[in-house]
This record gives sequence, structure tokens and C-alpha cells, in this order.
Amino acid sequence: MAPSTVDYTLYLVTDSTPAILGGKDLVAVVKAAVEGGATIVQLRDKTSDTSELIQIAKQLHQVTKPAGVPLLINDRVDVALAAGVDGVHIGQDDMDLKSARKLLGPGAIIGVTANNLEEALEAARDGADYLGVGTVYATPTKENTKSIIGTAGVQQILSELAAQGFGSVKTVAIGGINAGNAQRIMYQCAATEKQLDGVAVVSAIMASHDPKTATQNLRKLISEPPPFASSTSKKQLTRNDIVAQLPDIIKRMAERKPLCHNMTNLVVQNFAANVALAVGSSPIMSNNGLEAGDLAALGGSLVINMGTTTPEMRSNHLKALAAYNAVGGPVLLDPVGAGATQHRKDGVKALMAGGYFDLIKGNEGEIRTVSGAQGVKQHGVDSGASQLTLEDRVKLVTGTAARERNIVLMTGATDVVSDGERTLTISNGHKYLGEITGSGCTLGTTIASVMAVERDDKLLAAVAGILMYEIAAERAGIREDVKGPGTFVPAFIDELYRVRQECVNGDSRWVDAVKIDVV
Ligand code: 3NM
Repeated sequence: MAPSTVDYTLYLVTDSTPAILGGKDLVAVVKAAVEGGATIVQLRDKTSDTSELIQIAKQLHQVTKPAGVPLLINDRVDVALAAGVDGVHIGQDDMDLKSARKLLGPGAIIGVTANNLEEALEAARDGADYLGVGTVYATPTKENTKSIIGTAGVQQILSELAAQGFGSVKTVAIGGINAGNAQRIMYQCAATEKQLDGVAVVSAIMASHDPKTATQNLRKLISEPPPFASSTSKKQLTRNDIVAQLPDIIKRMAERKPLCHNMTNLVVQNFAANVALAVGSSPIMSNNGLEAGDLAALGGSLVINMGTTTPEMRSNHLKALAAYNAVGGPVLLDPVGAGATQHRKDGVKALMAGGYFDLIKGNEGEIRTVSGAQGVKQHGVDSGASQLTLEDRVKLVTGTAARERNIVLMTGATDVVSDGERTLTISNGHKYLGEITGSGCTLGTTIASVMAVERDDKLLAAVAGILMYEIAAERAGIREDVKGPGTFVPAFIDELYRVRQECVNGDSRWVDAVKIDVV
């Protein structure tokens, strides 16, 4: 098979260890996977003798060849030659690519493991047919991997390959990929101009008790956009468009009264539930991941707020995230105090590796942590003084949203919100929002409430939620009965309720206060 015609969509890497293969027969598993739709197979066996390996390779080749599925051998050029298979996969510590090519010839398929940009560029330069890019996520299958690079690391490699003229080298992501994340990885890694050609898995197929069904399921998932993908193209937003649509969006939310599921911190649970009621959604404050599946089926949205975090909460968050992702229910991440402690920094990574967030909102320190910036030091949950210019904030928010293929909101005196293509700044709000607890958290509740209903354009939904919230705060802040933060809170809840009622009654004068700029 000519290397250029290989289909890398679903790449099976074998593993014969008892922990993965169990009592199953290797050849039978590969046969089932090929029947299920694996498009390329690599025999990876670090323990068998050379003669045994050649035997196994020949047996596997009898299964893969008739199906037109290439078979490669991990590391062992000699075994590939002896068994007459299609090529090899070489790791960074194996024989070098040029020597392998000399021995195998131009018709062989040769792939290389690339854990970072330098390795990827070198392999592409030396003529690799494909790169196994990873380790995407931590995996017990290969514990001594050099580093976990996440989807962000894969994307960085993809865009640099394209930028440096290696757009034609094929790429598969590897490490911790399974039915729960394959679709999201393909989706998020399609954000750059160079897309992934497929995913490589070991345990997701080799450890399955039904490898054929597991393979079929993975193939199906990879071929379809994930449930949370936006189906419509992104229309350019102007200030006038937004202002014109705002009252109707809030009205639709109030009439639909969507469920807004809040997994939030101990400090703001009551306040967040009252804000949800005021804006017109139906709050449920369940922190139990085991009931998230039932709740996700009700068509609402989810807020995951990392405040007052514990290890148990993280596991509940991950369960709920998976449940909402599976049905495309919008999920908002509020990485409260993300840069404050190591547990929270790890938490952000674990949550972003565990699922897709339609929107991530945070203050400057939190969004910098989400973006992967090193050395962010947050004191508690406050952002502290801004360290970035507005231009830098715009760049960071737009870049992070483009990378994650979602919406990112950085709050501040001027909020910056973007879906990676369209970026807006909003300067509404009142200083008392900074003097009460939970104003950031309940902004998340408000935005999630709108996103539950306004799913086609989630950026527009976010903007509507922010404006409703911040203009209600302005109205509350200037009321005569408001003397300070204490009297502000009930007045603010009243004003959220009044804005919503005005929208329902067709009174849209409140939008005159909108302070928004399209970047
Ligand atoms: N190579 P699973 S990770 C074989 O990062 C291999 O280069 C990796 O196993 C790399 O699909 C890995 O079970 C194991 O997570 C992947």
C-alpha cells in the first residue's frame, strides 16, 4: 500500500500485556477491530522474542492484509522486513528514521512518535509518513511518557507543522483517547489550519470485552461532529444587531424557563439560586455527579464552579461534564481561584482534559491560568490588579477561545468575550459588584441560563447574559434605597427580575444603556 493512500482515521496499537489484553487472543482482537473499522494497525510488543514476534506479525498480517488495512511493527525494522508487513512505527529512542527508510525503502509506511514540536519538525523534515502526536492525556497504558500535552499541545504542533511547510505529513493523536473524548479531541484539534488525520488507541479497543463494537463505536464517534458543536456558521455581530436581539433573547429564556444546573461553591449557592430565579431560569443546585445524567436529559445547562473545591467535587464535576457533553447541553466553567493553589491549577487541567466547556469565564488571573500561562499567582479568588493591557487581554481571550473552539470571557472593568473569531468588549456594570461575594459566580449562572435556550449562537447568548446582568447592576447601584453593598444585593435581584419582566412585556428601553464594542 502506498504510504500516501493510508487512512489514519482509527489507528489500533496492540498491547499483549495481561493488564490490557486480559485472557483474550491477540489475533482475534485485531480481527474484530479490523471488522469493526480500524483503518491501520501497529503491533506493539516489548517483550516477545524476535522469532515469536515475526510469527505474531505474520498471523496479524493474514487478518489485516485482506481487509486492506496496513500493519506496522513498533520499533523493529528487522521484524517488519522478515514478516513482509507494511512498515514501522519508531519512537524517539529507536532506530533513526533515515536508517529505517534506507532499510525499508520508499514504499514502506514509517511513522514517528512526536512528544513536542522539535521532535515533530525533525521527523517531518526527515520524511516521516505520519506522526503519533502525544501524550494527549495521562494513560496507564504507557506510564513513562515524557509529557502530557493536552489538546492545546497537539494543536500547537499541528499549526507549526503547517506554518513550516509540513502540512502534508499525516498526524494521529495518541494517549488516553477513548470513546469519551475522541470526538472532542478531533473537534478541538480541527481549530487550526492543519487538522488531525485520526486518533490512535490501545486500551479503548484492546482492553474492551467486545473489541468489534468498541471499534465500531469509535469510528462512528470520529465521523460525526460532537453534540455540543455549533451547527450554524458564525454571523458577524454588530452593536446594533446585538441591541436589537437582546430583549427577545431574554424573553425567550423567561418563557422557556430552562433548567440551570449549578454545581457551585458553598458560599454562593443560595445567591446563585435566587439570581437564576430572577433572570427566569429554573435552578437546581445539585453537586452530585450521579444525578447529572438525569438532569442533562432535561435540556438545560450546567455551571461548574470550582470554588470551595475538594477532590470529591472534582470527580462529581467530571461525571456531570461527561453527562452534559453527551447530549450537547451547554456547560460553563468558572475556574474560581484557578491560579491560587496547586490543587486548583491541577483541577483546571483535569476538567479541561475531562470534557468540553462551551464557555469558560474568569477574571484575568483565572483566564491566564486556563490559557496555560506559567507562574500566575492569584491571592485568593480575586484577580488583583490587572497586569495586562486591554490589547493583551483581547489577544489572550481570542487566542484561548480559538484554541479551545469555545467561548472565553475575561471579566474586569471592561469584559472581553470571544469565540475565537468574533471578539467584543463590554463596559457595563457597577462598582458594588466588586464589593459583594458571588457576583462573578452568579454572572456564570445568568450566562448559562441564556445559553440553555440560545444554542445556535452561544457568543450572542453570553453577551445577552452579561448585558442583562451588568445593566441590572447599574440600575440597582443608582437606586436611592441602595446605600452600599448590603442594600445593593436585594435591589440587584429585583432589577434582574425587572429587566426580565420588561423584556416579557415588550419594553426594551433598558438596552439604551448597552456599552459594547466589537473588536
Ligand atoms: N504511545 P491508550 S501513549 C503507545 O505518548 C503509546 O507516544 C504514547 O494507550 C505516546 O490508548 C501510548 O490505552 C499508549 O491510552 C496509549
